[in-house]
Amino acid sequence: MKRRQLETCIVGAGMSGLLMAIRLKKAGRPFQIIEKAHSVGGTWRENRYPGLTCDVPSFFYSYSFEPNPDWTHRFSPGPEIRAYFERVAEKYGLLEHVRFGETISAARYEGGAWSIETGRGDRIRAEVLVDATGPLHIKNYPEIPGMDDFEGALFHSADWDDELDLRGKRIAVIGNGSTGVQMMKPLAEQASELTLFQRTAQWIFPVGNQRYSESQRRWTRRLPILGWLTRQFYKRLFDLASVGVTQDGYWRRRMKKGCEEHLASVRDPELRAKLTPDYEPGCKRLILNRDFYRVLERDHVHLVTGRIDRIEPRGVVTADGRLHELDVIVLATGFRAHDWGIDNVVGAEGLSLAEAWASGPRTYRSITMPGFPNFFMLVGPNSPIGNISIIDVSETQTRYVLDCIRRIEKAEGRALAPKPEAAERFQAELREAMKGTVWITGCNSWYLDPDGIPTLWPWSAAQFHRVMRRPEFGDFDWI
Ligand code: N01
Repeated sequence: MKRRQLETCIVGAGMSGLLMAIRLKKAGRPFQIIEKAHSVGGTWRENRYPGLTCDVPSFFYSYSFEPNPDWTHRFSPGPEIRAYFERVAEKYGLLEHVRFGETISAARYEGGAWSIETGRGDRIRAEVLVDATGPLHIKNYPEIPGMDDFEGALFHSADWDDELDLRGKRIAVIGNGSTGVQMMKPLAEQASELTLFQRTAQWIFPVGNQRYSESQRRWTRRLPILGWLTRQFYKRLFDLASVGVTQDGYWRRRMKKGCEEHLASVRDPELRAKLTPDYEPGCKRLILNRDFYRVLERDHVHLVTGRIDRIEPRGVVTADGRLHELDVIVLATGFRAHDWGIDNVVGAEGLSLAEAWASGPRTYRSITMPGFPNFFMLVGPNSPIGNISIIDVSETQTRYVLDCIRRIEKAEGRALAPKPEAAERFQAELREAMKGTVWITGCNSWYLDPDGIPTLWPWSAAQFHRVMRRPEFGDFDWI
C-alpha cells in the first residue's frame, strides 16, 4: 500500500524557506509556502541600501547544488544575490507553490495536524509546519525623542527609498553594525556631509572585496571545479574562523591581531581613540571591511560618539547640546533578533511558543521544541548564525527536517516532538559550552537574549554538521 505523504506548510520564501521547498520538491512531497511579501528573497528583497553585500563570500553564500560562476565580486552586491534566489526559485518551479502577500495570524496543533489561519482569514491544514522566517527581519527602531518631528527624510536601513536623491545632501547614519559600515562608502560619495553616530565602537577585520574579471568568470563557467574549489576554500576558512569565536586559542589571537593592526592604520590618534572598542574582537559580530576607516578620514565625513539626546525638525541634537543639521537620517539600528518566529504558534498542550519561551528560547538542537509536534525551525535560536555561512547551516537543517518527515510518514499518522529531557540536556550543554565563547566576554549585541545568553551555536561548524547529520530518533516522543 502506498504510504500517505505529509503536507508541509513553509512560512517564508527567503533563503532557507526556498531551500526547504527545493528539498521537498525533489523528494516529491506536497508543500506550500506562505510569504508576507510579493516576491521571494527574504533579507535580499527587504534590504536595498547602497553598499549592501553579504559578509560571506558569494561562492560560499550560494546553494552547494546550484553554483553560480557569474558572481561579480568576492562579496557580491545585494541585488545580484536577490536575483540569484529569484532565478533558483523559478528554475525549481517554486513560485506556483507560494501564496504571496499572505501572513499567518495563528497556527495551532490540533487533531493531529497544524491548523493555520492566514491574515486573510483562510485556513490551511498541514501535518508539518516549517518556520523559515529568519531572525533578522523585524526592524529595531531606536527610542529617540522627536523622530516624528524631523523635517527631512528619516527611515530604517531596511526601508530604503530608491527614489531618494542623495546628491549634495547632509546625511546621518545612526548605528555602526555591518549595515551602517557597509553603506558609509557609497553615501560618502554622494553626500555633502556624512555623519556617523556611533554608540559603541566596533572591531573591523580588513577584508577587501575583490572584483572577478570577465575572464575569471569565463574560466569558472568552463571549469565548474574552479567555483567548487573557491567554495571549499572559503568554507574551510570560515570553519576555522568559527573556532576563533567559540574557543580561545590561535584563531582568536589571529582575529584580534588582524583587527588591532587594521585599527592602527587610522592615522589621527583622536579618531583612532574614538574607534577603539573596549571589548574583545568577535564579541559583537565581527565586521569584515577594508574601506570604513579610510572613509572616516575624509574631510566631509564625521564620527560623532556623543550620546544622541533628541531629534529636532532640523537634525540630531547630542547630549552636549549641539545641533547636527541634516537632510537625511538613516536608522542603521538593526533588527529585533529575539522576536523570533511566527507569532501565535500554539503547541499540542495549548501553550504558545511565546509562553514556552518566556525565559528565552529553549529548543532541541535549535530546530524542534518539546510540545510542538512536527514543528521545525530553520535558522532558529542557537543556530550557528554568527560564525558560518547561513546557507551551509540551512542545507544541513533542511536535510534533517526531510529525514524527520520521512520518518513521520512511516509512523502512520503519529507526530514527533523532542522529549523535554532531550531539550533540557541540549540547553545544559549549550550553557556549559557558552563559557568558552567570545560572545560573553563583555559587550552588548543582538546575539544575547534578554538574560544575556547568546542564542548562537557555541561549538565549531564541523561539530554542527556532525551533530545535525541525522536525527537521533531516540530523543523524540511519538504523539
Ligand atoms: O545591526 P546591528 P545591523 N541609539 O544590530 C546601534 C546582518 N547583516 O543591521 O552597538 C544609537 O549589528 C547599535 O549600537 P550598539 C549581520 O548578521 C548581514 O548593522 O548597540 N545607536 C549598533 O551600532 C549583522 O550582524 C549583512 O551600541 C543605536 C547598530 O545600531 C546583522 O545583520 C549585511 C541605537 C545596530 O547594529 C545586524 O546588522 C548587513 C540607539 N537607540 C547586516 N539602537 C549581510 O551580509 C541601536 N543602535 C547579509
